[in-house]
Amino acid sequence: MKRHSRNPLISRADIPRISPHLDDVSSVFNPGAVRWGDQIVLFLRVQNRGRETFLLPAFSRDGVNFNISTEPVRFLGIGRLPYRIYHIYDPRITRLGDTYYITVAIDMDDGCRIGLARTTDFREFEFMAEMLPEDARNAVIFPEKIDGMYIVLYRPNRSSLDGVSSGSEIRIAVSPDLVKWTPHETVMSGRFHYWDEFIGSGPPPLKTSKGWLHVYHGVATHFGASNIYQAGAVLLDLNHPERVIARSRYNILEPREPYELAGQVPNVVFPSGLIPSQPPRGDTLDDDAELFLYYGAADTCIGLATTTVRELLEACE
Ligand code: BMA
Repeated sequence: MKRHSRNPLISRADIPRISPHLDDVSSVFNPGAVRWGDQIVLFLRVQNRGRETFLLPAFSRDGVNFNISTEPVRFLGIGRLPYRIYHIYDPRITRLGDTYYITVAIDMDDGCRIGLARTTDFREFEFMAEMLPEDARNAVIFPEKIDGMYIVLYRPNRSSLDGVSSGSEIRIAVSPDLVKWTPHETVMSGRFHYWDEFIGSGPPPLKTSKGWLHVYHGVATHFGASNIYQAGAVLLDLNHPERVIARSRYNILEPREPYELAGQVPNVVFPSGLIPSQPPRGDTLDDDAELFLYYGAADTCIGLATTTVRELLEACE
């Protein structure tokens, strides 16, 4: 991956002052990303000095210069969930037809749940469902149905990393209607002692002629030091996305720059948005399509890194 020369692309100073809660924010990171017509939309995770979380949409024509909304996202109907909600965060966005589906992590009293919302205009957001009745995060919906079913990758939270719930399995679930989801099987596991001991999906997978190209995050743990969050790539079978074809032995992006090494949580690159830099011609990306990866850096700011489909396929092989 090549870091963009404007990195860090978005940081706290770029967030408009929005009274009363976002007058002086602490951090902006882990954005969802999607193409919407001729625009690129990011959903920014913004934290204020109360360590409260807000989501702010941001719009761009070139993927580099963003116009950040002054209207934090409200999910209509989320109040029907039967528990107290603390934070809604780490959005991932998938387009299906003319509708944009947003998966989010929802912190509640006994852990985390995955929520699903939708929009067509990026102004009104309708909460649809709690996707799975288990503690989980990092849910990403595939951009098309496979065998007549909607598909999601998600990461059950089974272990603790310095008090943060984490996990070492990416699983797949299927649904006929996006609302009722049935867990299916494990797609991949963490590699004990290597760069991706703990894992979770990054952005939604992209369709290529070789398979579904998926960027995920891996965490290496270190006794007495901070954990290292990195990004890697995996290729999944087009018709059987629970099958791994190839997986990167090395990470493709790791904390190296000062804004990735130091901040609210040091040593973190957290990939959350991956889109072609130009509007694609069809459903399947060409090997030489350029890709923009948006990632959270040290839970403090946002970075942009570029690559091509070909380079990511090579990394998997
Ligand atoms: C993970 C999630 C992410 C965060 C990362 C690094 O467990 O909570 O939101 O960016 O840790 O702190």
